[in-house]
Amino acid sequence: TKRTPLIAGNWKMNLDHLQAVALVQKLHWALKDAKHEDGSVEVAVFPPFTDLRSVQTLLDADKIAFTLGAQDLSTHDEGAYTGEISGAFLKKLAVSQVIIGHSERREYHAETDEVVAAKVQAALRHELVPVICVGETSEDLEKHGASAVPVAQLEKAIAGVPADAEIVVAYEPVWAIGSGQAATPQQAQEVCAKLREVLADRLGADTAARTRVLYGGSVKAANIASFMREPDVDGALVGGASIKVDEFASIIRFEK
Ligand code: G2H
Repeated sequence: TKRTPLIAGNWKMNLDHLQAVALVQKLHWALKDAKHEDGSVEVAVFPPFTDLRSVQTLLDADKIAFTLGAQDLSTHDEGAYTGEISGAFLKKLAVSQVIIGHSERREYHAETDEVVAAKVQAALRHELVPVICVGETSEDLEKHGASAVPVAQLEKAIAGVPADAEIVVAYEPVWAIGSGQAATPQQAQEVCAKLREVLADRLGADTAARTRVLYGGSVKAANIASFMREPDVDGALVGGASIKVDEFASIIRFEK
């Protein structure tokens, strides 16, 4: 099965709405004639909630072929949940993907595997593609090896997900996030392959074959190709490098 590579930019809590719009505009210019134009690579941007509308307006007005994503969503659909953002709101803003269970949410906002699973269900209720993040800390790595924790996290996150659902999985070793120390392509491949086995086991071989599994953690222009050469790495979730126009454009233009 051919899987369209996905290069996803997680802006985290950066850029105000003017900077957000400027970044998308400049990226669009920098990518004229790039391969996302012919659909051979999917580019997604994940701005903060407050920038979603301005970015969506620009994508629409200039017919820019980026996918719009959000960085989180509520487990609830509506109601007395002060400060929360529901999948329904995101859907109305033409958002199509949503990051769930990023390690920064797990660590700083006490998101458990149960919360992550509930958010995956919330995303699917609103026809949003969940980008499910899993990954081990350096402590986990020492104690259990690389794949045990991400495998367990994924199993819990996809419990109750129907086999025909579209999901994306992002393997992000916590020790590689924002540290400048990326995993090696071999490490990424090994865990991504294990995660695909989980998908096959729980959701069936067809789903496993069509679902994109991304690597994330200090991805940059200089290392993207080495990850993309691995058979089970279908793209990247990029943080720091995604808010630099030239760097992110070079990542999107990777050549294997
Ligand atoms: C991991 C990644 C993006 P960075 O968090 O999700 O960030 O590329 O800055 O390591």
